[in-house]
Amino acid sequence: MGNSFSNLAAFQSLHIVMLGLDSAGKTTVLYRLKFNEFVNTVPTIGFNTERIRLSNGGARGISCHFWDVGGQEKLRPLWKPYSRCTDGIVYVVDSVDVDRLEEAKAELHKITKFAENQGTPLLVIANKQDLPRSLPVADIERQLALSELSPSTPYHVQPACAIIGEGLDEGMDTLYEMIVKRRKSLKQRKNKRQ
Ligand SMILES: Nc1nc2c(ncn2[C@@H]2O[C@H](COP(=O)(O)OP(=O)(O)OP(=O)(O)O)[C@@H](O)[C@H]2O)c(=O)[nH]1
Ligand SMILES: [Mg+2]
Repeated sequence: MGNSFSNLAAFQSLHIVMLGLDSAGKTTVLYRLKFNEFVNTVPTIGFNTERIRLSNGGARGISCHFWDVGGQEKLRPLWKPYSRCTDGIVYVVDSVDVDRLEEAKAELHKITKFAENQGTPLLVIANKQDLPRSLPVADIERQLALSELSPSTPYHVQPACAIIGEGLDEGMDTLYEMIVKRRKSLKQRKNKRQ
């Protein structure tokens, strides 16, 4: 077990918000993580919330409270209050929906700029990698201009297929590692001030 996982007892439940344009696959990710099976979804009007104990990979046993907020344009004003002071942001992108990557980029940069979200670790899920014309991760990373995010925002881009769950455990492991690292450095900074 790596060092970063030895601090688990310090965590109660992680608060994770899941955002992204409509039809990106957020709710499919949520129920895949919850039930470990494919659940047919309908567009989310409002939000879904689930407490999920991660069951695979290095973050196994970690309890997360997920908030999956609808991505339709009229619902996006909800993103700000739901993303406030979370432990991590999961941003789901449809890797085939090339025409809306610019819109996905603008919305992502907007939420990471909120003062309350400064430094919050970000997991970008490049979803629908099973589809033939899906963009590779490097292209998605470039088109979302992730290198232009604030240097205080740690991020990782994870290729995934939410329908079969591929990539989700790895993505959650990395998000968890980023959260642990951030908590450690916040604690160190606090100790130095005392
Ligand atoms: N091929 C493929 N389809 C997927 C994948 N993930 C989700 N989908 C499909 O994409 C559609 C939209 O998925 P949702 O999970 O409802 O999307 P959402 O992001 O929650 O959308 P809103 O609730 O409107 O914000 C559904 O038909 C899913 O079955 C994937 O990895 N591959
Ligand atoms: Mg949904």
